[in-house]
Amino acid sequence: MPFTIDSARNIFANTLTADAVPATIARFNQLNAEDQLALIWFAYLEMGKTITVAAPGAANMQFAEPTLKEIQKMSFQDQSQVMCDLANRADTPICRTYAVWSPNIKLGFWYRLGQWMEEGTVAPIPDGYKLSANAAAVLQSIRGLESGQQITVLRNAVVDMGFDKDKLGSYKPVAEPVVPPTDMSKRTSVTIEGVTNPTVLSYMNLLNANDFDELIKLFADDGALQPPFQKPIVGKDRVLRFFKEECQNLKLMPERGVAEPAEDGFTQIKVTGKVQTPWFGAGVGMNMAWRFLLNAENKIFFVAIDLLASPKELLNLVR
Ligand code: 45D
Repeated sequence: MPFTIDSARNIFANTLTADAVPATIARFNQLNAEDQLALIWFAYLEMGKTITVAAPGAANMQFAEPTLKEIQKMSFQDQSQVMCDLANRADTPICRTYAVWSPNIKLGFWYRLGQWMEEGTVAPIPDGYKLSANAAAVLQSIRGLESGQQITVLRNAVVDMGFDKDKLGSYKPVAEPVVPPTDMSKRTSVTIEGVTNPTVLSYMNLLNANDFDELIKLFADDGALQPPFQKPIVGKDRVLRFFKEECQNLKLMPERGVAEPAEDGFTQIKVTGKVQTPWFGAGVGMNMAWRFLLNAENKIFFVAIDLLASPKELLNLVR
């Protein structure tokens, strides 16, 4: 039977992903808005003691600026209301604006609000705010996660806020401008123990160089990419849009892998290694796997990117 996107999702099915992340998010989503905001505040403060988040660039902030200015002018009470509305995914003008922002713009928005809350110029979490027992338990589980999982929980919490995009009808997504690809003379190339497949090596090198127009040529027309904890993004045009909107300045550091033939002349290749996000740079190395399914023309029919359950999973290359 030929592969479908659905069956492709099951290659290397014994890959252990960081289930703690969606589990924690599900518990987080059960909390009321005040508890959610206070919990993120406490988690963010604690993480800040060991890892440093990079300030978002100006190109990134320009889109959030008008909304931030609007919030800055409000009373503390109205500011708290805006933050609760975002957590509650309410239908308000600000929640609608927020909904169409790319993840990086959302993160930059909260980064700036967090600075203002710390300074005391935007409504802070009240001194001595006491988390509910459930919220305290969620915070305690976050403390127990490795840093790559902690930042993923925070990112997902931020991405989920605001009005539901699917209820907006048609809309224009707002993302930071696409940076030019890295100059040829400055590009690096990866080596992967056990993998010499040129498509896989080019995938890593082109993504590291922000060369999305070349990168997309590695995909089959009906190819798909499945980001961590998401459904597959299907079709070259959508995958390309995703790369340009959400994948700039990542650093992929694959370490090892295995390649084996699959049905119909396809090849399945699993690679494990580390990924750094521009937000935390070398401070956080996320333990990741790439599960590629290449067609007979060596084009990417499917690739899943997984956040791994533990560093031990970096060595799990069996089928
Ligand atoms: O609510 O091969 C306050 C793909 C309190 C592409 C706050 C990839 C109130 C293909 C503190 C103010 C992309 C899939 C909030 C590879 C409140 C591919 C603020 C993988 C919210 C490898 C909180 C890429 C703040 C990966 C400011 C895995 C929180 C990328 C900030 C992963 C949190 C990137 C930040 C991750 C989190 C980035 C900045 C996990 C950033 C996380």
